[in-house]
Amino acid sequence: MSREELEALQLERLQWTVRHAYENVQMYKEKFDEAGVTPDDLQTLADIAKFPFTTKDDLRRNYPFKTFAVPMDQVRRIHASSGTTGRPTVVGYTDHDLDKWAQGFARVLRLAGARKGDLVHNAYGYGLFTGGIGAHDGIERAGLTVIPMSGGQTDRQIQMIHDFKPRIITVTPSYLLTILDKMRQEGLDARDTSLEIAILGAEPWTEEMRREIEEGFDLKAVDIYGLSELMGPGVSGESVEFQDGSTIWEDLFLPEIVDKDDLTKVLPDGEEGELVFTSLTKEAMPIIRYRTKDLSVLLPGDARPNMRRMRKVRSRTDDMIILRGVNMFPSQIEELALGQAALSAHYNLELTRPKRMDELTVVIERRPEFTMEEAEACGRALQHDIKIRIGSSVRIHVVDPNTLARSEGKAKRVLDFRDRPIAEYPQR
Ligand code: DLL
Repeated sequence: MSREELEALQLERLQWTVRHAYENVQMYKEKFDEAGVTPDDLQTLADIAKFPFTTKDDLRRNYPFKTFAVPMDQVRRIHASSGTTGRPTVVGYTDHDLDKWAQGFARVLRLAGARKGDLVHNAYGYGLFTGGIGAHDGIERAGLTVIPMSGGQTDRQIQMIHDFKPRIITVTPSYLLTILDKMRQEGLDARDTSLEIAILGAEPWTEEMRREIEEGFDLKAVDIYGLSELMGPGVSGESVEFQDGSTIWEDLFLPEIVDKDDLTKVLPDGEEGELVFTSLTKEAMPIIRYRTKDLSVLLPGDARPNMRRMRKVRSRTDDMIILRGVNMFPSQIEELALGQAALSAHYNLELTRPKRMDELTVVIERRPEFTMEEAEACGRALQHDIKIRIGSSVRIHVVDPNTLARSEGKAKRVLDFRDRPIAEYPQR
């Protein structure tokens, strides 16, 4: 499909979506009325900017099913986001939605280099989280063989990788690192496994982490992006040949980048801002201008020239740590830490407020092949780098291998103790 044909299809689907949302979901009717827009105001793709945003709070306020646009007997499945703060957000799918989702994930596999006869070890968590079952359906749709492992039971994961010899693994980057570590502890060489491709997502990960994983397993690692509110994994995926940002399935989703400080400004391709998506085919739960809070940039297509890519998401607007006035993201610290030979990719960022000022301590494991003395020297170099490159004074606390909690899904990097009594602070 040429770009012109694609845009014509997008417009047709967008007009349908906006009307479907307005006529069948009270929340959208109220939001559009308040903003003074109607579905008739959508004549071109750019007209989407006239419509109001949708946020996670909007979805929470309509918990659990008030955002659904079809009768319940047409909703075939429900998923929900983890909801670490407050109520989870709920999503529903019709048969047609599930079909499109499986297609989206199957295309991700294709771009990642999957081929006929491949076995795919799926270690995304099964259940309400969209990762496991979403990937599962896509793997089957692509005509490949799925090994439905889910997350956790690391010993068993290692055994199955050894015995079943999958060529592809789908998993979060932090959990793959946990698996790598465990293999090393058991004296296994991860470079000897059958794995050739890892499809990693559900959390931010840096290029340094990509190198660590690729070298550790001797494979190619590609990014996959998605979120429950849109459907789950498979909104976009990276090509194994280019490894340079994920192709967005623009026939299913309309992306926009807006200025993170002035949401009324839609930014041109190439400029960084908050990713906003509108669904184009979703029946059960159409979503209009959903604010992802993920920071990215829209780029021209590569492996699929007619579809734009998004730069790898390094951070979310709400991940930002403001330390005594200096803004920083966990991924910036990860990037600098992995530049130090004796420091590992296992780290936490602890925020405390011992007196009146906030303090940040980077708690990081040394690599087992280095001594504590060597690792502490790297810790001092890291402290210096953070001061020079980010502009903040932080403390570094190097710990022995295997002392920090391991991720079995999405890693939790920032531990915020600032509102807790000092007695509850970690003893460092
Ligand atoms: O994490 C869906 C998913 C599952 C994507 C498996 C990829 C693989 P949620 O739990 O709703 O859905 O979380 C969505 O996770 O807004 C991003 O902040 C973050 N995220 C997802 N993929 C990536 C990625 C799934 N590749 C939220 N890079 C999103 C960075 C990502 N962040």
